[in-house]
Amino acid sequence: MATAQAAQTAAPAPDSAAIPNVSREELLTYYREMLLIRRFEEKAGQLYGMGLIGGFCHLYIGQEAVVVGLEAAAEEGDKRVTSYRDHGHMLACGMDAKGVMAELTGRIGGYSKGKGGSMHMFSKERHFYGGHGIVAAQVPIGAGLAFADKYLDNGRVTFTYFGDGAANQGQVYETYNMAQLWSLPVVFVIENNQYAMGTSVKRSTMSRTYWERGAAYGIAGEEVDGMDVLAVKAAGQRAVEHCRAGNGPYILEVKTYRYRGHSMSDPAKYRTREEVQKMKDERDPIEHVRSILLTGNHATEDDLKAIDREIKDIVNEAAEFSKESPEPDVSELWTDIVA
Ligand SMILES: Cc1ncc(C[n+]2csc(CCOP(=O)(O)OP(=O)(O)O)c2C)c(N)n1
Ligand SMILES: [Mg+2]
Repeated sequence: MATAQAAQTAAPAPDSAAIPNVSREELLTYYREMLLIRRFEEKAGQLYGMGLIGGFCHLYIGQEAVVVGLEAAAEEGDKRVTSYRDHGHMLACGMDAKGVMAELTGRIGGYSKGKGGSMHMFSKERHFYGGHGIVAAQVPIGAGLAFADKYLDNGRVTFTYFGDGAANQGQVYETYNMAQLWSLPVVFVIENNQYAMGTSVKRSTMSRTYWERGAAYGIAGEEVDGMDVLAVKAAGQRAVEHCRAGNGPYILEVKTYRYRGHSMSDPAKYRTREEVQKMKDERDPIEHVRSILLTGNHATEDDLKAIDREIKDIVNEAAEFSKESPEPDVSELWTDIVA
């Protein structure tokens, strides 16, 4: 078990010389993927403000390096399941921005034909199993997916994402017990963004080193700086290797931070503007990679501007699609239901 640096303790300046074996292509891929999530989420926030998105909408801005780093450690066929803060996970595993945005606006071109919305999207092709609104409900589901893979002996791993708030739920520990007992190939990813709605981890939680709780079940794990995509990828690779070698589950506690409110209707009275600004200024995951690219002479400002434009186009096209796609016909009320 290794312990990496916590996101909150230090703000290490990106030092390209200290980062081994990272190619220009790899860095540009992470830059592009994180930027896509950020711009997509900003656009979703705008559409929500315009009244085009109904219901709940939980943005992932600030946490991009978590899912992008872990997807870089995944192989084709690996599965993922997460909470309601899920748009980034969908984009990172290769789901189409148009289909995700159209689902947010409740249109037929969306992944659930406009009937699910932000928290209820799935993709069998991309092995994405939701999108779950009940806190921690996805944790036993993740173990179930891993059980199926173990039964089929197919070498696949399931990434099961949940928050610091969810990590205090009883079903997480029932799942840890069974997952270790049956040696299931599941990576439990605790996205510790310091808050569960308006409640900070300090106000809600004893023993705040969440990953260490796995020790009670003999589950290995570690903490990782979730604002550093390279550190997340490296930890993800250790986790995945552990699972694929038949050693059972692994816990990754990824220290991260959300910039926006819990959802679009968050009064944000539980933390100071200064706290949020400090994270943006000192620990932004996209700026981190941007800085490595520039200081390492891997890319010029112009190269990055071209990528910015490319991403903006993808997101604008998704927004257009999400406005033009029709609402589902009334007859859709009777499809995709279990009777
Ligand atoms: C069982 C259950 N209890 C309460 C809620 C209300 N609720 C929605 S999100 C949330 C906070 C969860 O925080 P965390 O797990 O840290 O995830 P984050 O929102 O920070 O990503 C709560 C209490 C719920 N959806 N389900
Ligand atoms: Mg949280």
